[in-house]
Amino acid sequence: MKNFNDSVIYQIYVKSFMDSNGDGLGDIPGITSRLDYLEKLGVDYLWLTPVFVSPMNDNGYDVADYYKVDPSFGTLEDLEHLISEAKKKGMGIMLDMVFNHTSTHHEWFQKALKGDPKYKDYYIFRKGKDGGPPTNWMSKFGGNAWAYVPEFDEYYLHLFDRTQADLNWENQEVREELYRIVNFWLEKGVSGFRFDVVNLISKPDSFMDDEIGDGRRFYTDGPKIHQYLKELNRRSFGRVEDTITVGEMSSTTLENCVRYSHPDEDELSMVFNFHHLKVDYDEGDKWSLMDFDFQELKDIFDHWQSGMDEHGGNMALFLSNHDQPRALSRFGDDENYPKESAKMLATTLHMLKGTPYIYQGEEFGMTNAYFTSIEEYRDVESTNYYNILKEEGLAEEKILQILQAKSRDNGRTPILWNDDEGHGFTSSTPWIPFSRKEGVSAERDLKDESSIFAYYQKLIQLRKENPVIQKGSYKMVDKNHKKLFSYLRTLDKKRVLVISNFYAEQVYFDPAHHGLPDGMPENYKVLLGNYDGLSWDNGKISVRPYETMVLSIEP
Ligand code: TEU
Repeated sequence: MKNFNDSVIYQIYVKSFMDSNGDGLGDIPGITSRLDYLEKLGVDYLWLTPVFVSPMNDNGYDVADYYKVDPSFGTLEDLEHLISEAKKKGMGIMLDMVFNHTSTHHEWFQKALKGDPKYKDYYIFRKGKDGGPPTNWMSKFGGNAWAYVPEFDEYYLHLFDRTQADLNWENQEVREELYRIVNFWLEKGVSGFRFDVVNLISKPDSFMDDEIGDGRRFYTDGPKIHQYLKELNRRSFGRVEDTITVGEMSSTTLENCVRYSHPDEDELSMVFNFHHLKVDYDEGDKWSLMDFDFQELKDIFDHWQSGMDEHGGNMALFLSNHDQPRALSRFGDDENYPKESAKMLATTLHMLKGTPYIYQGEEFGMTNAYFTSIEEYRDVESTNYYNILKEEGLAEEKILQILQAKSRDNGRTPILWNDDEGHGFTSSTPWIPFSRKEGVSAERDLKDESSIFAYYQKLIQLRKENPVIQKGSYKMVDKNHKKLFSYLRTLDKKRVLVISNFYAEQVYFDPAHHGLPDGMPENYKVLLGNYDGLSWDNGKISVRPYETMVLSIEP
């Protein structure tokens, strides 16, 4: 299996990318109309969030028909056209497969509800206990994870919204259905897939209360997970050489991720994990306000980079996606150093070992939404938690502050293509308001040689031109530095040193003390940076606010 470490992937949240028909919703022809832009950026694959028929309670992560494109996004022909136009420009399309659950609107679930035993066994129905649900497991979107069906006096499991019923992967027929779906899309010419929360598909044999948690320890990286992934690979995408796959792994472990993504295991090409995106959760609570813990962020990256490097796993590198606040607002300074910190974050990520993902809009500095009223939010998780926090007695103002920092809608505002009224995204009213941050647009960046966009182009080029960035080993330098995140990548005699300042204060990098015992060799070369040249001070590098640099060190 190929490792795709020479590729860069661009994530498109379809609903917010580009509206071609003036209904306020992004769509597939909209994506096709922006392929020149994506080609210019230089990315290799476009991952589209789900475009299948859906009631859209979770914006398409609740699929009602895996074989059909949702009319709000376009038609099958539109998708086929996108696939072939992208291919002409050297880009492959990746589809998002939501196989842990289906929408309750799916025909299978509807038949199950009518009592058809065949389809009831496609899902996980259980009797309740002591007048309540079968277990105390919690849904990821709040509340108990079981929904009651009075006709059967039974409950079905939903790890997410109650309209997202978990599939029973124990049932061979279910698995066959899913292979058919993947094969159908492979035949349409897609290049790969992202598999949504795929490490949650294997549930335990018996269901019991979780005395110490929300139930996740029973089904995360569950008992048959590796068996299921191997079978999925063998029966579907593994049959087409060089199909790229990425699994979204919720609360996973390094050990499991090595297996999921090791080329010899024949499971997936690479994995997302989220440990580094919980460093601003107060004692594990997402719905709290806390500055991110920089040391923890470094430690987590170090743990995963070294571990995956050592054991041959493959990491999907990312700092944001459609479920996360914008990285620039979260880990950078979108007010005082937007350009510097956006470039710094991108450099830190893109020079690591793995396959980098760019989340739409980050390549020209899109920020959080900065919504000020609950009416502006659309996300089911955000609105659920708004109500939960209200019930807990939190003040409105406080809740809105938390949502401003944490809501998934922060990453879901429409792309700001230009400064016009509809921002080049739509000719009508967008389904969700635009981010309130002024002065950011793709058009501005395209005109400016020193823009964030231009910098991303260079980062992508650097990866393509330098085997050391693709394959080199990884080693963190000066793990305990309070402000700098620095590491070395090494391949044979080639070395690349990356130094990033995560703060607005100027600090020093002392080569002799920070991993280069012989000091900085004379023939180092600056491959890329967000300031002009380096600033030396008595044999040390003076690292300016949010400065980042990629140095090539020859032997
Ligand atoms: O997300 C999985 C998931 O558990 C989280 O990213 C979750 O949204 C977050 O932790 C909430 O705080 C995937 C999709 O990316 C997401 O959009 C879907 O809502 C979810 O699965 C269900 O399909």
